[in-house]
Amino acid sequence: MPEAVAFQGVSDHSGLYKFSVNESDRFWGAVARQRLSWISPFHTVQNCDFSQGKIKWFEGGKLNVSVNCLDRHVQTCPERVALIWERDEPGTEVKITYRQLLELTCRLGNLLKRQGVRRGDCVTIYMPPCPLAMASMLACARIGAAHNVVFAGFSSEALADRIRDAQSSTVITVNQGVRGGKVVDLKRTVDQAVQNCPTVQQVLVAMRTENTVPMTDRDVPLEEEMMKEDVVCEPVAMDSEDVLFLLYTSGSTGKPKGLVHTQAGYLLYTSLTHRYVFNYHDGDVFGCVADIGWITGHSYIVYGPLCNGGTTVLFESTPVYPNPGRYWEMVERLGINQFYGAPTAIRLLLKYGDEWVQNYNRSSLKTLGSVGEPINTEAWEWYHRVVGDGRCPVVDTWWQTETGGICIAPRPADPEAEIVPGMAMHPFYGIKPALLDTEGEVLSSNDSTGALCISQAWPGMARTIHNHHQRFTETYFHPYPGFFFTGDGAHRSKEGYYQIIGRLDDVINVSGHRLGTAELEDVVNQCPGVAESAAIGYSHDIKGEGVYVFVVLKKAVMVEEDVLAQQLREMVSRSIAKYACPDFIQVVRCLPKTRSGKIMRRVLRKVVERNTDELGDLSTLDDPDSVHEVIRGHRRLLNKDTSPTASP
Ligand code: 6R9
Repeated sequence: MPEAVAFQGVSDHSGLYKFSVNESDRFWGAVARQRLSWISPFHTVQNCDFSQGKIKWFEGGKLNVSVNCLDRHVQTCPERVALIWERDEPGTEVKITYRQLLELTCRLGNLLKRQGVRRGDCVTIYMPPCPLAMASMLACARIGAAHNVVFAGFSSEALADRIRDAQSSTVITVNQGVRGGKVVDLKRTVDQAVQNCPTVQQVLVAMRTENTVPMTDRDVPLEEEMMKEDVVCEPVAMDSEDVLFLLYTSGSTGKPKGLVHTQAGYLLYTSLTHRYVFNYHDGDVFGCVADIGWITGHSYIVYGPLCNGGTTVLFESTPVYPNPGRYWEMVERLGINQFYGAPTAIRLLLKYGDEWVQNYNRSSLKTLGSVGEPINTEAWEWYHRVVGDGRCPVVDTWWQTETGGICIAPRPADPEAEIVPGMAMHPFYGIKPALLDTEGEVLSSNDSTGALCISQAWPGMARTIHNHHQRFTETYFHPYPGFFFTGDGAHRSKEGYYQIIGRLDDVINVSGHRLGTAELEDVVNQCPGVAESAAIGYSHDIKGEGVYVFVVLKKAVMVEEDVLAQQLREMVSRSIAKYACPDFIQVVRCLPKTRSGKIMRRVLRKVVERNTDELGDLSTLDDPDSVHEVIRGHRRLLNKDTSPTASP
């Protein structure tokens, strides 16, 4: 890192890491001055107080994120490819240069302004991965509006919830999406959603397919209108702490929360991690196959790579379309140097065998990355040995929507440092992890396991939950005063390496997608006939975790289990998304509860994990019979196993 020459006494990686946490102001101040283009310089590096959930970085500074991601690269290399859009149909990729992406962004920025979008407004984007989705994000940044990207797999109700919470007056979508050869009517989903969103005044509709869709007075044909706009759009000078975007994610209770990220700190942190975790160099082609609707897409398709002047791939398809060689055929065709994907896809592809990988030339690959959930050793080894031919470092990157960017990863590290399969390993610059026990004591020795916390602020962290600052402080700063609590558990090995164990709260991780048990139970409980329910995550060999729901029916309700299952799945798809659908639904007479009425999820979890010998302390259990019934019912369900999405 070039800045390091000015850091006294720093001569190697460990020295630089120590400096970054001990001299946080000097480290981040130097990096921010060096790597971002400022309209006016900041006067204070950080102003943070975990006890109030106050996080402020680079106060006094003004900048524009889209200028950092586009204009400055247009000045030095206008014809460099910024973006390769890997469309669903293999071999039809579209390359877009920095000059072209800036033009798209400016036209869109001007259109948004013409349509009345102002600085501080929030625009909801419900689009599949496509250049106009990226340009929409950047256009918001250019004119000072916040964006709220909603994953295009979410249902109309989930979309409506997020539009309402974000108070958006403008939605941007496409007529239809195309994924895995199938056409998805996204505009129709938006139409349904906005019926219940009084704030929405207009819907901008881009054309991904040639099929026309019904348009109303509210709808604006995006391409047609943006072509009328100028290719120059004056960037707004934003304060470092103005909102860049909201992104909704599931927590352990209630509705999904709109985490807020701001301008300078987020951009700096994503670009720095992109550069050093993946060892990205000028001229490399960076292939992150996440969807832009998740934080991984925001940070490592859009903001990190573009801030670094990189060439980034935007993947529209699936790992198995048209066949399980899709990723590696793409790697060969596009010459991808860094490939960043999810364990669930790796586990799926592993089952199809090595040939699908070996059919293609992967010599361009230099680094392989993994994100979203723990990667099991078998999948890690296969990724390393087969995909990477044993020559590419595999970086298992741990982070969250809340952290903005990668916090724990095997790289950067000392040259030749070992990488242990399935371990996230080392904290990034400026990240100081801590493990705490149930009493709230810091576990200072190695070879210990506890709640994963971070003990000082870093520029990429979320600033608040939109409209719910109290929920923000209660969720992240109250459980362990003085620390940011991640919600995950972790182990620190004898060598001091971090290994993530998984969530400690009621969040299920289905194929890397977060799902709150309370959120799911809310939907299940609305199903006719359902009195009460409990949702549990169980380990699934491809999805990581699957969903198992226990249901208590209202008195005198009689319904065939298959019919109930069908109804429940429909409701969950309609209210949340397909991925949230339960794999197993078990009807029980009553749920095991404590005498104070709390559902004993621990017991239910043991039952579905087939661990009934270790049910633990049952002394607080109100009705011991309920447990026996649950165990018997579970056996019956597994023997029957009519579930369409059950483990293969
Ligand atoms: C980036 C992203 C965050 C949760 C996180 C943890 C799990 C993410 C992981 C991992 C083990 C990894 N998680 N990366 N667990 N190893 N390398 O996924 O953000 O959607 O907010 O999910 O995902 O449980 O707390 P997000």
